[in-house]
Amino acid sequence: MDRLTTIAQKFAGARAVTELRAFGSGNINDTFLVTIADDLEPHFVLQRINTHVFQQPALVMQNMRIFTQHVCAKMQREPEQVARRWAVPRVLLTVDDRDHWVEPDGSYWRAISFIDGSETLDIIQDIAHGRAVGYALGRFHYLISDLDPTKLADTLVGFHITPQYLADYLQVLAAATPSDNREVNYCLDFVRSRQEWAQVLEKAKDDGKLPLRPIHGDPKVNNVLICTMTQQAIGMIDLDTVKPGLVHYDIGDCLRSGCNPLGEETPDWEQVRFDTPMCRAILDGYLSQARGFLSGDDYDYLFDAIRLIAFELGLRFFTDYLAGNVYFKVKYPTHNLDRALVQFGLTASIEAQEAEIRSIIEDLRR
Ligand code: GN1
Ligand code: MG
Repeated sequence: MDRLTTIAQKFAGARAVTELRAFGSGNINDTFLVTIADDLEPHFVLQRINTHVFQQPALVMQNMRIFTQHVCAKMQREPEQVARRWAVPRVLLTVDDRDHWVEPDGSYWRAISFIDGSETLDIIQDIAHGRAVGYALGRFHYLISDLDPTKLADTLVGFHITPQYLADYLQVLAAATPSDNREVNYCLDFVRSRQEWAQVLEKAKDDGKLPLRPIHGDPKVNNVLICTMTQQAIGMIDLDTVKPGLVHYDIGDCLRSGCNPLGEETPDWEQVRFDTPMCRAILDGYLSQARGFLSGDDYDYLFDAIRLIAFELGLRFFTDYLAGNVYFKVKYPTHNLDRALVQFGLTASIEAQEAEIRSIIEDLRR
């Protein structure tokens, strides 16, 4: 038996592992879809947690448990919602009842249930898909809107704290070898001219305008489960970054991902545009679930959130390129530079359409 199958078998118990293949397109963890001899539940998802990024994986598992208990209890108290399917992935245990398995080399493995009849798509398909993605994030936030964020551990210190990413960037830049590449220079100028504004959400948080809430942390398009029969959103996966934060990080992340029809891996960075009709559809789907818990201040910072999280992801990719690709997985040496250019192109398009995006937000908040 090969090593991966042996690890999968720890979670499969007596049921034989019959197939195992790489799954999804994550930039951090390694993910596999496992097939086992079980008629009722023939698949599960096996993941190796990147412990360079998540240095305390036990806390990631603890957050997942707190999150799942809260959401399942809340869904049980709301029978009228049960009519529309919403699935929460379960953490699977090893034969000796542990929620993870550590290999002799220290690698950290865990398994979660696979939601049957669902799929995820890397790129937004159409307006209906956009509305479904927005609905999913709204439903997700609604279900945890009454979970005390202090119950969740901070599993990734500095995550989505833009001023911290800027400080890291300046440090990496100071140590980097100067280059005269046109695209690198574009990125350097792009960041330089936005440094002051990049404090916007953290400042609003410090000023008491935006509260800490439990968030998903990574609500991009391919983390929304779509039912293969109805095309409706039926859940959200990738719960590693569920932790205290601003809902603005999530809303910004969902829109930077959903309103970029070319996708974040496109080689055509100069063609990247922020799609405003899609922005309306996603926000409309989101607000169908989220209206009840958003304040006036929350709405006031939505535009900045959309602009900031696109910029921030560009900054994170660019920093990682300059640092020699130590955080995000890459397929070639300039992969993170190309990804940064896509996010900066998207940010520029958001800035160019500021008036229109603000008017969509004003329309929908009424
Ligand atoms: C990373 O690994 P993945 O693809 O789920 C990253 C997100 C980025 C995303 C960009 C913990 O997520 O913040 O938005 O790449 N996750 C972490 O695709 O840094
Ligand atoms: Mg993720």
